[in-house]
Amino acid sequence: MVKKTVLDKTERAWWKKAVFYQIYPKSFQDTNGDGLGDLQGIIERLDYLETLGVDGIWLSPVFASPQADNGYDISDYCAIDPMFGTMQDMETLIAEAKKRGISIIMDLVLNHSSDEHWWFQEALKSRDNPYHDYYVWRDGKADCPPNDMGSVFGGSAWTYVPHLKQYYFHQFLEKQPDLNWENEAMRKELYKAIRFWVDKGVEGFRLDVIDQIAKEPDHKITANGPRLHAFLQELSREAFMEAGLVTVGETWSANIERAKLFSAEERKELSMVFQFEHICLDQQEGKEKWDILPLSLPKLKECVCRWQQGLHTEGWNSLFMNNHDLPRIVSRWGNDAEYRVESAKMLGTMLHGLQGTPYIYQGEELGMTNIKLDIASYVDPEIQNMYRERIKRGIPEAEIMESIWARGRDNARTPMQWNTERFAGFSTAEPWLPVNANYEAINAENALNDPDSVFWYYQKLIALRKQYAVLQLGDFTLLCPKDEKIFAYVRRWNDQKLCVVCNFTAEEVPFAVPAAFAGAQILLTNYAGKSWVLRPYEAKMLYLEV
Ligand code: TEU
Ligand code: CA
Repeated sequence: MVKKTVLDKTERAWWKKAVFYQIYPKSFQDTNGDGLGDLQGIIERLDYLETLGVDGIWLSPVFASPQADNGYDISDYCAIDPMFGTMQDMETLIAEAKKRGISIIMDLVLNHSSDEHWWFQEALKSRDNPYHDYYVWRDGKADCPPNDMGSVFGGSAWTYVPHLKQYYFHQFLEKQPDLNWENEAMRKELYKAIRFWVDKGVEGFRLDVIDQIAKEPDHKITANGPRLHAFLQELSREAFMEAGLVTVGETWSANIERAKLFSAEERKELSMVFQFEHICLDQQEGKEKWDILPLSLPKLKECVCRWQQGLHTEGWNSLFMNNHDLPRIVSRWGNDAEYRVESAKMLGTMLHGLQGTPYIYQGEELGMTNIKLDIASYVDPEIQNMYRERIKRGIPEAEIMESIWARGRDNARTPMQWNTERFAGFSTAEPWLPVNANYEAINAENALNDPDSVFWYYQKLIALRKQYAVLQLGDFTLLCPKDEKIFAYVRRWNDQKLCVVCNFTAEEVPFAVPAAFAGAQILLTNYAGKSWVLRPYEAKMLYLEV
């Protein structure tokens, strides 16, 4: 087994060699029998993550929260919510992870707070309360909001407070009032909270919808307002002051030009961003994510190629296909039935062969799949609000459920599948969200005992990034751009050449190996043998040093 190499964190951009693992704590491991994942559960699973070989954990929020949006509604930026454990547990997690060469990256939600945060409770007291301006208010009268802006989760983005005769702005739930970044005192409070965690040994941050902190609701601007980069440069200077901190911004509105501004090293804003152009390719143009379009592989290839070449030497890509908001990739772009294992490995190969920092979402390394529940079982407010809105619009329920089963966020939030015990070893109590019925076949224990599992394949993918500089530094050339079945590309750096070939279909597809790779070594493949008629979801990573 490849021994995990511990990255030297004193190197300025250690995270360019790193692979991160995202944990959704509520669904990862419960240890006190309340059906909810907790910090102690993560501590107990650190050896599993060390075996996988990841260098950092992105922890979805564990701060104090009423859980209206599963912790993305923070009521105290410097406290751990008791459902996850204590501050001592958090300090133990940071220390125990560090012992294994694993950094902890926390998820900061700086665009909005919970309405139960004491700042908002103060703000509600009166218009001249010093905390009132920490939020975005507009005068008005009942039933006549300032404009028709909608919340991402449905309904109006404005909520009326009668005793103040004002509306407050919330891009998400009304329990998630937007923070007013024009208020310097508010910004300083956030920077203080971030330094609190840096002092505790946190080595990076994921920044929730960070492009939305600069907004102009009167002009219906919800992101990329004129002051965004000034805010980010101040945030970076005031809070991320350590050179070694890694920061990744979630920026749904990012295009390549904006991503360069966010991630160009000399601008000292962020290390990288999560952009979502590839994620939106299989939704109907100008519609919502629920309005599905079959994925076009040439479109995906063109998009990936543009981002790889666009940020090469001018920025830095994050590499992901999954997270806590997205359906499971093996069900979306792979085949979660007959070719689940092959397609999960193929998708991992496609992604980990690229330039950038890869992020593995919990369970992706097991080939965990989507789930089909009845509407009453779903917890996500985004799903419940969409269901109510679409039923009201007269859309047939069967059509609504197909969309939820394909795109709902709870697909990613079912409990981690550890073994064949009841509730998949996630908990001894009924979990907050049902366990996928396929847990007896798909679980970590089976995977660790099977040398051909997706887990061990991912472990090899992760190890390769530290062994071959071409993965971190190489350029990108797309092969056969029009081919609708094969995704193939070449990476080159000095005398190192890599060719990644992926069959995105359940068919057998012939592939003409580039002459330059005729004598190449096969670094990794999900099939035995060296056939160049690619089998269903066959992937190969070829390597040459000349
Ligand atoms: O997500 C931002 C966001 O807009 C997505 O939730 C998106 O709406 C949906 O997932 C796909 O259409 C971030 C967090 O990742 C998410 O979990 C939070 O719910 C949201 O912000 C509010 O904090
Ligand atoms: Ca628990």
